[in-house]
Amino acid sequence: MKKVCIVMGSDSDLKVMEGCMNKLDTFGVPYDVRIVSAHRTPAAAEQLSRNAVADGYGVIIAAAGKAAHLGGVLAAQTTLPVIGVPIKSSFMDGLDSLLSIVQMPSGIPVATVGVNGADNAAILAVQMLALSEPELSEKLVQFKADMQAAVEAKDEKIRAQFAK
Ligand code: RP5
Repeated sequence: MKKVCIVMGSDSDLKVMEGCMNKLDTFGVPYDVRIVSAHRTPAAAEQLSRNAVADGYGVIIAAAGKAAHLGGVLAAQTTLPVIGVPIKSSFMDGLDSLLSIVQMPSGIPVATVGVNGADNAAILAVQMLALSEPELSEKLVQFKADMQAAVEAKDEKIRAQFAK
């Protein structure tokens, strides 16, 4: 199975991104974790991106905050899909990160999840890998069924709680 490359702009993004690793673990999807910055270590970002296919990755997840250019820089130099995770920043609650990641120029898409959407980034990555991994498709079907059952149980409970 191809691996996911999880890249963070800083170790300060780790607390949020642990949710991504945990979710990938539940699907048994292999991944590597890197700290690479579009601004502080641009040469490393270029190297990672250019070698990503040869290094066995199927998807890149790029998490960054503030002027969050990491996903776009990585996407510019690979044909792999890049999923961007805007990290909530200290001054603008992550709106700066979100717009920096999502507003890519035509030709270089970054599939952007919500602010601090580490969990959804992992699920989207699994869905991409599942296109060529039937075993992952089965796990996704079960994942959705479990989610549905959990919501139905909550519905039943709340209906009983407020029944007149
Ligand atoms: C971004 O700047 C990082 O992704 C992080 O979210 C933000 C702040 O980084 P630190 O100053 O905490 O290292 O590049």
